[in-house]
Amino acid sequence: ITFALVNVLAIAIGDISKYRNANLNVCLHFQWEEVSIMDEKNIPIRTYQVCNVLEPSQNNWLRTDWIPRSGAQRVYVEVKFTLRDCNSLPGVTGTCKETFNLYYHESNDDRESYIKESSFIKVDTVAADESFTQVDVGDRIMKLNTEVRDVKVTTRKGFYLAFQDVGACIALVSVRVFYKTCPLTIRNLATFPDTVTGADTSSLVEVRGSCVNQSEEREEPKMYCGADGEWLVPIGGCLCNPGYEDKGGACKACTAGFYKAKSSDVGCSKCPPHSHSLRDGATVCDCHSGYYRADTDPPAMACTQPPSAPQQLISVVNKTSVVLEWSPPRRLGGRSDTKYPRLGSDSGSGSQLCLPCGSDVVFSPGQTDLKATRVVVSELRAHTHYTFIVQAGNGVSQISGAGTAQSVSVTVTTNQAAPSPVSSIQATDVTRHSLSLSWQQPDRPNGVILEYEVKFYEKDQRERSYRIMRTFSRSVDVTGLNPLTVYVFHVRARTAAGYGEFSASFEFSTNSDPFPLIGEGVNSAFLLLSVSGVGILLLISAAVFIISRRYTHTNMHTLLSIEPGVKIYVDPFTYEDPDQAIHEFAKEIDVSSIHIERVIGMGEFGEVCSGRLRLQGKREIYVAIKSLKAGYSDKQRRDFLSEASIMGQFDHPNIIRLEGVVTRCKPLMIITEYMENGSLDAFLRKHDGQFTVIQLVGMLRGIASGMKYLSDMSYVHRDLAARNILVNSNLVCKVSDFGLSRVLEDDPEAAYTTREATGTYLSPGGKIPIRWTAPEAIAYRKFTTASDVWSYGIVMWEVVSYGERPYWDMNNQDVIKAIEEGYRLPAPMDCPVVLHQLMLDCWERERAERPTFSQILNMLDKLIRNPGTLRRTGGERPTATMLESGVGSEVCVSVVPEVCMPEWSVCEWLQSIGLERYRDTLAAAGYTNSTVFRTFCLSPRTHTTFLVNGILGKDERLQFPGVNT
Ligand code: ACK
Repeated sequence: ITFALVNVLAIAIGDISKYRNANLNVCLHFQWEEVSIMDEKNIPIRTYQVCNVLEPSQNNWLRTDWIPRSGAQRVYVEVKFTLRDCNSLPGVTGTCKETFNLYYHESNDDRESYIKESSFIKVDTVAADESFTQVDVGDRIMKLNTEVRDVKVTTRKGFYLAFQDVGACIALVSVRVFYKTCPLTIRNLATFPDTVTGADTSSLVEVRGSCVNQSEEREEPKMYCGADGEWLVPIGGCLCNPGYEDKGGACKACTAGFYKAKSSDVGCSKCPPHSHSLRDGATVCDCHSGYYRADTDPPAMACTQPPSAPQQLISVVNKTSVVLEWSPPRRLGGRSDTKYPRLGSDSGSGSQLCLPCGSDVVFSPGQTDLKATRVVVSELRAHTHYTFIVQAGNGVSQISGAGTAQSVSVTVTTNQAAPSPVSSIQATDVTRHSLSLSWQQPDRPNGVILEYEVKFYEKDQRERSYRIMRTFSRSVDVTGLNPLTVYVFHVRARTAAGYGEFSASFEFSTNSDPFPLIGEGVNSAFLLLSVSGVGILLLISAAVFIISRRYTHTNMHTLLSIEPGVKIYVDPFTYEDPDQAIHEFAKEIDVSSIHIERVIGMGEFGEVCSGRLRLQGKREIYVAIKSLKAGYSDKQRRDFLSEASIMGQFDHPNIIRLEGVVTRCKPLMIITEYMENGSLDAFLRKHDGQFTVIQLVGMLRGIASGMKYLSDMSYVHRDLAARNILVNSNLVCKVSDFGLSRVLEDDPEAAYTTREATGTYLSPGGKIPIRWTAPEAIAYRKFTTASDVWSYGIVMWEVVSYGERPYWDMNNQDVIKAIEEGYRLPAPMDCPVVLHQLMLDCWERERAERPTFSQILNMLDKLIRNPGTLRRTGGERPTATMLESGVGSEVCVSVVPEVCMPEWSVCEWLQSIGLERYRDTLAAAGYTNSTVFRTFCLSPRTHTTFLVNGILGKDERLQFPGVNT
């Protein structure tokens, strides 16, 4: 054996930062010898050696002392040794080995003296990387091997290691036993302690970190310690507290002049403008004096100031509303959240204090916290002084304690206003045909109440047909009702400023009792007397009304409550002030919204022009504009405007619609819808013979419908003639030319009637359109709806004869005479018999014998539904029964919507609306001549569902989706 043998097993000390040291003592060895040798630096070292290579079956053990585990789970054993190459040993025959075995045995006992061989568990067979063949002792050539093995030791407090030699020539130079830890570290501001690695080579130990001083957890800090003693990627971490920032893994306080508000902020920031921090560790900077920070302001925002007052407050008063507009304050204080936190009003008192506004005053869009610089204040009291105060404010106004310094005020006086609605209606004395209503004055009358208007209708009928009554008092007796029927009532009040809004609807039902229950002990005779007394009173009142209506024009309409059950119009001449009437019934139009295009004719008072009207928020429409020529007298002005006051009360598809009036500048104008085809008489003359009978009847039906509406309103036209009917582009005919006194004066057809000329007619003055006027109206000015029916018969004749002049060139006196003698206009050419018969009915001498407009309308509807009846022209006269059923008994089923045009083929229909050029397009789309087209006149803003019944073998009913006008 050529190398030195040493006796001592060295224990090496490894890398302090990574490894735990352990003592390794030899306590068991057979054949192993402890030998001292010199290492390469000539320092003596101790080794354990064995070299029984010549003898077979070697089993030499060398064991360490007990090694405490100290919490380690996997220990590493680093063995340094030299090994002799068997081939280099002379005379060695097969018994020589070049490996040794490493064993371990876990134990709680630190002084086991004898451990059985079988108690040891083998770690590995260790071979040398380097073996040597010879050793030149002088040259000290020695090949040192270092081998590391690891083993899991988890079951006992410690363990023993053992080296088994099975016949090698080996020298153990050192054995170092260690375990690994992941060293203490700080990551993401969390401290992770020195951590022993796991038991397996692949195991990770999860370690929770703890936040460093002056920091708080952002997300649980965690890291895994790998088996090799390396930390893996950190998860989560901590953030420095407000006022502190991360300086190299530690949290350091912000210095003066800096702050950090939130732990999540990156670092300390310089104080924002108008603020400062005096001490270290500031979380917020304090505002300089005179500057403020709102609660919601972020700490990074500069300190700010309240705004100055709003500027240029202007007010526009409209009746009881005021529009307030202002400009933003000159100084906004460095903020962009200027609002107008409060608008106040101070009514009447004149004091400088802002009193709370009444709860009924409405501020739109609101009274506080406005961003807009405009507010509409409505529901104010009429004729009242108000001071409006507009305050500006921003986010720091409250904190700064700034008050009215930022406000601006304006004082206005409201104008007159219509009364507020009546809030409730009570019904008493209910009978089968009547009930008594009473109500309270509106909450805000806004002036002296001149009268109340009661509107009512059968609930089932909705507002299709309603009745109106007027009264001075706060009660009214409504009579003429149907028994056991629910009626809907609305009441509105009128002051000098006009009508207020109608109240909400109140429903009352009539009952089946003939008399009201007045109280116990009232006998029926007394009731009868009372009722007849009331009746007599009513009769007297009616007489007074009729007489006074004839001789005076002062406030007569207030008595109209004695004529219940009739929708009536209000005679504008009953107003002392004609301007009041015009403003009650007609809308004043700003002349700037009218665009006059051309003159279309001459009226009695001046030119008639066509043009366009664009009202705010509405689409532009074509209009006719009648103007009052310069140099008019008061009477002319009044007469001119009376037409608008009348027209403005009507709302019907066959009555010319008033758009409004211009009275505030000259010339005065009346604006109506534009009727493209002008007057009916001229239009028919222009299109002589071009219409089918059914089209002509359609036009007549429209006129009858308009006249029925007027008669329902108790309006007598007095000048119904084709020249006073206007036709639009859809061939819809509308009644026009309204006026009262002027009727008899203006019409070029009107003539004076004289006693001399007629011998029998009275002549109280004024002109009458003789050819169109009923005999009783010519004779003694008995103008009634029945005399309008006479005129309607003449219009029928004009229409069917395409604008022929009634009685041709006979003079007026001859006409009067002929009529007196029973002569009537003959049927025009091709006139259906039924139509001529209807004309003759209208020309009954006894006015009570003439049909009503309602009957005429029914008759025409029936003819339209059965066009066959129109085929018979001339020749035989129709039978009486046929006419009776036509005029009187049948109820038209399609009252609403009203059929204002007859059925048409596709060609006729397109023609009627001036779109013939689309004939081919419609034909291509499958609309053939067998398609029935029908035009309906609907009320505005209504929803209508159409049902079509057809009889084709079985009764079919088509329902079309509803439409909204
Ligand atoms: O027959 P016209 O063309 O129709 O001539 C007269 C003229 O003005 C004098 O009254 C025409 N006219 C009147 N009102 C209207 C209107 N609303 N739309 C179209 N033309 C109108 C009338």
